[in-house]
Amino acid sequence: MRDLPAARVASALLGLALAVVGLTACSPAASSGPERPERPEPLASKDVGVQLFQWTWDAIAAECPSLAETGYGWVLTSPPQEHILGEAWWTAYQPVSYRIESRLGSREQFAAMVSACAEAGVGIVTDAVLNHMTGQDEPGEGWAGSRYDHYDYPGLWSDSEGHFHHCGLTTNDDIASYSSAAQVRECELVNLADLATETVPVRTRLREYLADLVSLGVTGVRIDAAKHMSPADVEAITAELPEDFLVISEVIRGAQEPVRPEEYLEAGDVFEFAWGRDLAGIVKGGSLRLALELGSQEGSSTYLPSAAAWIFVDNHDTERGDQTLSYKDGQDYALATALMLASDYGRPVVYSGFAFRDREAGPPQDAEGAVLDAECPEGVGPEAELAEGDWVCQHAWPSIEGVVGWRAAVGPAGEDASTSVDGRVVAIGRGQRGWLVANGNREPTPQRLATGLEPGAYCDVAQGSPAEDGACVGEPVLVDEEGFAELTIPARGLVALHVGALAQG
Ligand code: ARE
Ligand code: CA
Repeated sequence: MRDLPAARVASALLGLALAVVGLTACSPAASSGPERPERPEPLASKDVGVQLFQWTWDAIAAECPSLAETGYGWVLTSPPQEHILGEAWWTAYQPVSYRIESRLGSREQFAAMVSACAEAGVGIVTDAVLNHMTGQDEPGEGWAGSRYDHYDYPGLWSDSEGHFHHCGLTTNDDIASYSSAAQVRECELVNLADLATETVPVRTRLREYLADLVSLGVTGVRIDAAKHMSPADVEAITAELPEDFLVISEVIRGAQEPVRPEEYLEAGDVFEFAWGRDLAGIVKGGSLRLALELGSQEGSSTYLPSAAAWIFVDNHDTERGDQTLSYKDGQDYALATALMLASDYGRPVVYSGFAFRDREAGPPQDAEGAVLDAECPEGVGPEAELAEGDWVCQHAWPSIEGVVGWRAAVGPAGEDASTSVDGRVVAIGRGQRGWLVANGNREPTPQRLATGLEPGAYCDVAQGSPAEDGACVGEPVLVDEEGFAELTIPARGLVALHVGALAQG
């Protein structure tokens, strides 16, 4: 299982998980006496991704072993192709060529990252910018030295060969209204030269770029700005990818917009932006039970079908806006991420970026503009003091790491899944494999609660994953003979127990 790409692992695990769930469900009937059924094994299910925004290839390679140990299955990287020069975070979204040569590292470093991560059992999903090239009105030179002009990329694209759209629908050819599907797809997104993705030469070259990424061992792509290409274009460009390759389209759900995320399901999976936006309001309000209903039939919003939806608390765009939570929300953000990881709607992507005040600010760079390798300092977490440009390392916050481990150990919700609600306290059970309780109150809440777990002492992984020798972080939680635990759930916090983290001794 370890050497499989993450995408395949995720789907294979679903089958395995169901088998295990079936097994536990059957075992009480099989043992007819008063004896207890065996405590189930943790599953080692790894569908959780982590977006390491603006992390260099070397830094990701170095992080992969610990990501694997925590329970992450794959990493989403920033776009790897040659891009315009400049310090802002968004230069990677203006491609100059498809050479894998960027301020995040060289082709060799990219390839080394992919194999180091594969060896650790972590897949690499990379961001692919296919809809457009640069938005620069003046000619320039890219990171790897390629010359370019707004509509002329020597040896690649040129206006004279009809490689670009000039939509003629708005005064400057920029998208002016998202109510027009034609504008969204054929006009320019913030002045970015829009490729004629319906034409054979453009599709062919973009397919070659994706094939190159496959040859480097990547296990999936995020299709940047998929909304700005027709579903037929996205399908055609991704059609020849390996069957188990993960394709996740970025199609931001917009109320009243004619372009719908659902249209892109033929090409693969899609990010469900509404989930994180709705979650933000729920967590701020404290009625956490609503978070468990998101995406279910009781939930009010219409979302993508669960199996094709990737959800997130925030991403690199939304953390710079006001529609979702971000690391700046501290404990609420940690709580939201835990709820996402415990959700049985969609599959989660944890976000990890750098601290910023200025929304344009790029990550820490050297004098030439190469991004410095990220490192997570000691003591990361919701209370950490952060200076501009510090790596926030949300993926390594103790409670987030712990709940990633929880999700990996309990696997997808099966027939033995349960939820219970008491005011602003909600508990999520996964049969005998795990249990998690979250507190929407602004003060610590003492409770005696049924866990569904076998009696014993469990580590509270919301305080952090157990140490390498298995020692709990913080006090273990005792589950009594009746399966109850007596605990005080921290304000806007949680307690999480699972069979993969039993207290020693
Ligand atoms: C930068 C400057 C611009 C300048 C341009 C060209 O900010 O002023 O005109 O360069 O020189 C990122 C940054 C942009 C940046 C761009 C290129 O966010 O600021 O422009 O890189 O460097 C829409 C799209 C969605 C897109 C968001 C941002 O539908 O696809 O806008 N998201 C992706 C990435 C971004 C990236 C791009 C696409 C471009 O995640 O990081 O841009 O590659 C409603 C609609 C949404 C719409 C949203 C915002 O919610 O429903 O569809 O999202 O409004 O307009
Ligand atoms: Ca387009």
